[in-house]
Amino acid sequence: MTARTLFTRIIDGEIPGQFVHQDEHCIAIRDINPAAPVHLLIIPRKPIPSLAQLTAEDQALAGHLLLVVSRLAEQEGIAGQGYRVVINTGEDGGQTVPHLHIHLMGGRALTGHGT
Ligand code: D5M
Repeated sequence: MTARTLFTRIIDGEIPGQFVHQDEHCIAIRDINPAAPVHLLIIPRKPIPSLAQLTAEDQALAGHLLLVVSRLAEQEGIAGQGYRVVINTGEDGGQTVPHLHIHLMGGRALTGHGT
């Protein structure tokens, strides 16, 4: 059996999270260590380890996640000024939680390419 990830435990309510969105396919929470005034994590309920393990079966889910990112940027009031969307993938990508998640950051000018 695969170990349950931190994000699965937040999804299941075992660990608290500051939820800003929940639907059938994904949740969104505020990042515990925000790199910008708005820093959300959009997380599929399905525990896909990383973008590298995404399959054709996940095509609709991947599209749904991006739509949720766009809607949440509007909801957070950062759509007009712009924002950054990041998916850290694997060791060299700086991924620390092995459960696919999308970072949505905004509310200040973000320079460079990191988070
Ligand atoms: O991003 C993993 C992100 O998860 C990182 O920005 C911190 C955040 N994090 C870690 N623990 C929590 C809890 N408990 N709540 C909310 N956010 C959390 P990665 O792309 O894997 O480096």
